[in-house]
Amino acid sequence: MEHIKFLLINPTSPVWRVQGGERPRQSRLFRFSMLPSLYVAASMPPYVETKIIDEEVEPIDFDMDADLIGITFMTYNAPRAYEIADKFRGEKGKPVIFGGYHPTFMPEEAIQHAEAVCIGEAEGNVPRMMEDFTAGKLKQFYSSEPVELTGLPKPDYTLIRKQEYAPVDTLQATRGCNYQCSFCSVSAFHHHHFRVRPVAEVIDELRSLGRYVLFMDDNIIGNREYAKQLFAEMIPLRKRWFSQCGLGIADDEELLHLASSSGCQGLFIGFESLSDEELRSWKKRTNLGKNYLAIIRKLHAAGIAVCAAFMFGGDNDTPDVFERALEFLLEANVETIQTTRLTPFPGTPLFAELDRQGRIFDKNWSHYDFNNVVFEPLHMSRAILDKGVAWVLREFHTRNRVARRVWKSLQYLDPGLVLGGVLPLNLGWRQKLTADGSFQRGTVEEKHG
Ligand code: B12
Ligand code: SF4
Repeated sequence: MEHIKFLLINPTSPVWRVQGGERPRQSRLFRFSMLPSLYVAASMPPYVETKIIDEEVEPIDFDMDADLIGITFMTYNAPRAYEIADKFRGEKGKPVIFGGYHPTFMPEEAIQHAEAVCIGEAEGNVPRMMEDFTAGKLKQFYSSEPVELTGLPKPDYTLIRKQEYAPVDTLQATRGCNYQCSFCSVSAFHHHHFRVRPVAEVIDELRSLGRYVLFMDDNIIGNREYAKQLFAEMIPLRKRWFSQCGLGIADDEELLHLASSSGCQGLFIGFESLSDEELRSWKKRTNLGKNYLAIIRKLHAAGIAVCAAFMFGGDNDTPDVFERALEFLLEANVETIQTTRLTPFPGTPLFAELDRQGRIFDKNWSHYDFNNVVFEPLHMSRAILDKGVAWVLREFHTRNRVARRVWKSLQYLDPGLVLGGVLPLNLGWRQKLTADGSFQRGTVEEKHG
């Protein structure tokens, strides 16, 4: 079999990109995973040599020796992905293949800029794509159902410059989620299926990784019995780990205890809204009727830091939502937040519904980064939504509040985690929000104006 040089590009916007040797002022703590590219590389047949270029870390050399160009992208990066693809195809005469969230949901748009589009996971499509490519018979679309996770190859970390990324090793134990929240790209991508890897394979991979690991799962407790078995078998490995999961972790004492004993130090949790009406409208049923404060206290008592995600701008939100959310976040003393403007990503039921109602006024995909308002909210102006979110971010990250948060967290979290993780992340956010103008946008007068 002939030898194929495959160049796999992770494109990004000018905000995040290395340009002319200049690096954006961004902490490496905000740069993690690369699992999409690493898994694509791992699914390649042995005759393919893959080189990964991450535009956040190094610029693309358009003259690099390559037989095939691959580009991985989410919606936000689609314009840049198309620009790169057009250049490789037009000026350099190189064939291009696409994969990732955006091409999966918008294959007809994507194929205008590529020879082939992978719809869904690389593992289910790449072997056929490469077979056809070598035979000179590449088709336009390759589509597969969610793949079986047994025997998933281990990502090869030597393909990326590890020192440029957050100092945690990443892996997945599970993929997807059974729930069907209307705004969620992840659930739509995985056809609302939750799949697990055999515990023994996850444990084996963990043994080869460092002490700090991040499970890049969508809901690591999606199957509680599986999660309990995994956490129990992780205890002897003495890892320190982070992941993402639903609120259900606090309902189950045994599960929470096992998570904590196996080294769980932080969880990203989608609370999304304080209003049950809003949650219902988004079909986020798992959160209905839950006492968020009590849940966060339980997690803190178990030594687990919380990154709370909230979305603003839903059809039940009025302009007072920002103050109420901030008050809650401060009272709960969550360690970090991800507060976003509701964003209808293509492929989600939310996008279909708002589009049907004619309320999506901006389809410039480079604005789909949670930092812009791209649809018409119902009970507030676009400007109020934009500034309200900036205001929450700004008020949450004032110097005094960061100091108070860190001080309080020291009462229940491991001091190493607070000083080595919570504090740098809060300071990193301050720097990032100052640099991208969010602090300025979030002044109190403007929010009410
Ligand atoms: C880690 C992560 C990040 C990291 C790093 C991303 C990276 N380059 O690795 C950081 C923190 C930088 C990040 C930032 C952002 N992210 Co992000 N991120 C994620 C997260 C949580 C995990 C990604 C991951 O590792 N997945 C695991 C891999 C194995 O799965 P995968 O990506 O689907 O890849 C498979 C297939 O898609 C396919 N495939 C992928 N690429 C290719 C390419 C080819 C050629 C082929 C053949 C196949 C193929 O094969 C892979 C293996 O099966 C996802 C959520 C998720 N569950 O995916 C959000 C997610 C991708 N992010 C999202 C967003 C919106 C953003 C931001 C715009 C938001 C923001 N302001 O923070 C920024 C933009 C950053 C940028 N620089 O461009 C959205 C995208 C929604 C959409 N439909 O576009 C997601 C889905 C989360 C969400 N809220 O819904 N993100
Ligand atoms: S629970 Fe989370 S991952 Fe699952 S569908 Fe809802 S938002 Fe998506």
